[in-house]
Amino acid sequence: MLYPIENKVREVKNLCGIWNFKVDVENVGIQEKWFEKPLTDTVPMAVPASYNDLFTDEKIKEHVGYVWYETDFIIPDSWEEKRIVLRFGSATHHAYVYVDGKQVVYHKGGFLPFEADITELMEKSNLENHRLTVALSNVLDWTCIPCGEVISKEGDGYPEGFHFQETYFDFYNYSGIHRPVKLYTTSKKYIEDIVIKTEVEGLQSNYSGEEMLTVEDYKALDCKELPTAESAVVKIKIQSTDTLKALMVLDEEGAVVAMETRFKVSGQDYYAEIKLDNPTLWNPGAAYLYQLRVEGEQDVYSETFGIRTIETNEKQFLINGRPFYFKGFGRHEDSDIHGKGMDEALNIRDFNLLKWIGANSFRTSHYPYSEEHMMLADREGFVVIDEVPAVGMCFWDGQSVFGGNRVNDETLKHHLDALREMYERDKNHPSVVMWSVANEAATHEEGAVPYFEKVIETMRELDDSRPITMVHTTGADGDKVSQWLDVICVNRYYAWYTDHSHIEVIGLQLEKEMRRWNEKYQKPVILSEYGADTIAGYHKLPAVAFTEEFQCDYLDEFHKVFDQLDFMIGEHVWAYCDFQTKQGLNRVDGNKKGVFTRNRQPKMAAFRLKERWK
Ligand code: GCB
Repeated sequence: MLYPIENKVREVKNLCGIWNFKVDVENVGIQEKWFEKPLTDTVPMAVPASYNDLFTDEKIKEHVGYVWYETDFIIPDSWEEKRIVLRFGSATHHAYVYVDGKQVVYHKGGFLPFEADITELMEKSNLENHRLTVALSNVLDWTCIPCGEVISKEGDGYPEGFHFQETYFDFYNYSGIHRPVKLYTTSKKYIEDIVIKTEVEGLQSNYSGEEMLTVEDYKALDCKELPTAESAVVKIKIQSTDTLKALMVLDEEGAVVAMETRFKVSGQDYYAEIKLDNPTLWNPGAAYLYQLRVEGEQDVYSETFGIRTIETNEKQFLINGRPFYFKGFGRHEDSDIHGKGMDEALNIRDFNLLKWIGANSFRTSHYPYSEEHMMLADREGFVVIDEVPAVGMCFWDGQSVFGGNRVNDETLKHHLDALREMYERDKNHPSVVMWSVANEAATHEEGAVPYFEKVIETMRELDDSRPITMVHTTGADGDKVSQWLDVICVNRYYAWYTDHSHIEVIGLQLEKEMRRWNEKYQKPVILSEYGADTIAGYHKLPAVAFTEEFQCDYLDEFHKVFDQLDFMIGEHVWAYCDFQTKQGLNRVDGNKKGVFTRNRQPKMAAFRLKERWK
């Protein structure tokens, strides 16, 4: 799915701003057809934003079910001959969208874009002002990813109608229109999709393949000249109802470095290959972005891409032929007031902090981040593990998730849809080097085997150019699905959730387990989460759990082990920042494992990591 852009053919109208908002207290709005008329008794609401933290009323914050959004828009006369599309960057989690009272799209899944072609509707309408209404539900059940359940209780001790949204993941179920809403135009015949894959020849990675990969070797590699290539082949597939005329590749200065006017055509699919001599590669920390300009008889589109290779073997993850060590974080889209609402200023602050601390990568735990975020990652040269919102598929008390009436065929269908949508959105981002198909699923259960075989096979069919991982909580001996993965990602909290505060156990337990993963699967391993809750400003000597000193000591124990294991290819600390969760006995106003506070200021561990990573 292409991002809406402006050019000489296409226009974009941003619908963000203040909308009307109403909580559907009894969840009756759809039956009562509220969409047919302007909403009554509304209050102002910001788009994009989570609505939860904008009010002082807990009933709104914790409402389970529908809320309604409404705004209006005008179609300029100059759009008369255009195709008009209404596009949502995301709406969490189920959105029914109506224009002038007619449903134009329904979308399930809170973290990926969707759109509706409203050309015909606009052509038939004689209204000047159009009403856009959205009925949005935040309910999560076992057919959804992330998974959840609405719990109702009755009888002694419970007030009538007592119910709440239960979630099996550790972040607050923020809801709302989280990402920009836009109207965009194309010509009537239009370019629908572009897939760009690159291959390089004559790669010079400045890596002999013989170095032992100790920390010192990785450091030495970082100091060598960047990898280069003699040539690249850009393989392009375009879906278009317009007849294509030419393709051009432009460099960062805007100069045309290659052009092609011949295509192989099959129906609406166009194929071409463009050769580039001496291309500048997209390297981690040294991004280089090309534009592919597609010109049709009517439509024009420019897509950004980068040229880089990715390979894995039993001990390494190679980018442009050079072993890459992941330094960075698991993160969340989360901030005060905005919740999960996209915030460009916050995004910039985040990338500046990541650069300051010496991180080179992150995982979009536990859902794909905004498109605007991904574009920044491309441009800033960050390496991204892109994760689908499959989280909450494990119980720690032994209950089965895949063996009973929880995860079911509908869950699988939705999971596969989300993989497809994530791929379609993010396929051309050079920053995305690996797909993560789930976080912490019960992969020790027999029922997880056919489920994840299908999930991983589908991801591989969608994209055979990127490695696939899945982030584990299950141990190596219990896990039953990693034979289909390329890289093993494991989350571990030794001395925190087990043997709490005894950091002296970390070394032994971690080393033993990491070796077991590598022995069993012969694949490289990333510790994709490790960390300790830490209250900013809380200090004690000797260190105790929750102090800033303890967080530093805790991380150090993990690092000693990583530095001795040559199949460990990365460390992603949990978490980048403190973030909001549901209320719980072990969550005092959220998860405090951040190396930065929720307000994006450093704890002591940030300086420790900066020293290590730089
Ligand atoms: C995990 C989860 C993450 C939690 C974290 C924690 O394993 O993947 O979502 O926030 O642990 O802090 O418990």
